[in-house]
Amino acid sequence: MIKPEDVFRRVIPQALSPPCSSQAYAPANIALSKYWGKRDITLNLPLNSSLSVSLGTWGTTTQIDPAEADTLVFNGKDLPANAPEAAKIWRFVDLFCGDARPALAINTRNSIPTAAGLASSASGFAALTRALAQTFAVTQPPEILSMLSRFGSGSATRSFWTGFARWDRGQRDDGTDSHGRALDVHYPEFQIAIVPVDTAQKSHSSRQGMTHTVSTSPLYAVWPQQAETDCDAIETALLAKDFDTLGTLAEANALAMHATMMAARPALMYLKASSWRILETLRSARRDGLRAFATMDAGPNVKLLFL
Ligand code: 2P0
Repeated sequence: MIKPEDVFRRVIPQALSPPCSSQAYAPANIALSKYWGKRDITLNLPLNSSLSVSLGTWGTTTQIDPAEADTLVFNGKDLPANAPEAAKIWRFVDLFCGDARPALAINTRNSIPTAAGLASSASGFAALTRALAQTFAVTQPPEILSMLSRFGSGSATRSFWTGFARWDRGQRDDGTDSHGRALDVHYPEFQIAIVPVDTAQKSHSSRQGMTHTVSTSPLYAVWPQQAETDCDAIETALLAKDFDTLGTLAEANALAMHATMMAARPALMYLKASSWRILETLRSARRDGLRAFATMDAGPNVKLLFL
């Protein structure tokens, strides 16, 4: 069985350079074709490919400095090593550095307004991966860094570029072909707006939610194939800048993901009454000629897509 350590040691030298100070930024992203479900939990490999648009200047900046002892500051607050978010971050740092890891001071800050209701592990792990690469003079291309960031969070694979990116599910057992890549399209007319519904911490993590959906939802039998088909069709519509097809498919893909989640036993319901009211208003405005579509992730907030 392949372990995460094995994958890291294949692409990062065993003997790292001494650490130097570094700072890196990565944007958050919103999936237009969703990732929901893993084919391998240990290597964090997805069952289907996904495609996203970046949120530009909304993202994470991470500073790393050599230190006497490990410290982690998250949005201005010291996080003890045993806090759940901190444990995930240090586990990733340990994977990256291997056995002889020097002590590090990590300071990470999100520029995403709290009121947007987006906690972004995607931009967080992408920025951390980039900052670690700079700190230890690891000069791998973004696709390889994206592949490594997957061990922190799957959606991080899509946060290495501005604009549009696709995370290919990959075929290999070791997951080295499961990483993000930039899509060659310049589409500044494409806009995304976030309608905050509830900005409190969500009750189920995506990771638990995915596992629960895969193991209990009878609709999961159709999701991976449909999601792969949607991802290809959304990419085609995007490259052709066919906004109506792109928006129609992105909304259908998000609703299919939520239907699959809602069919889990017990049901996983991320959307709230006000999310549904926004969707109802949008559908009615569309009947009156508005060209806008919606997408929703593992939370109640609605994101609007328009030109
Ligand atoms: C996505 N989501 O494609 C989907 C849509 C949420 C709903 O990727 O377990 O935090 O760390 O790989 O990346 C959220 O999942 O999950 C997510 P892990 P992650 O954006």
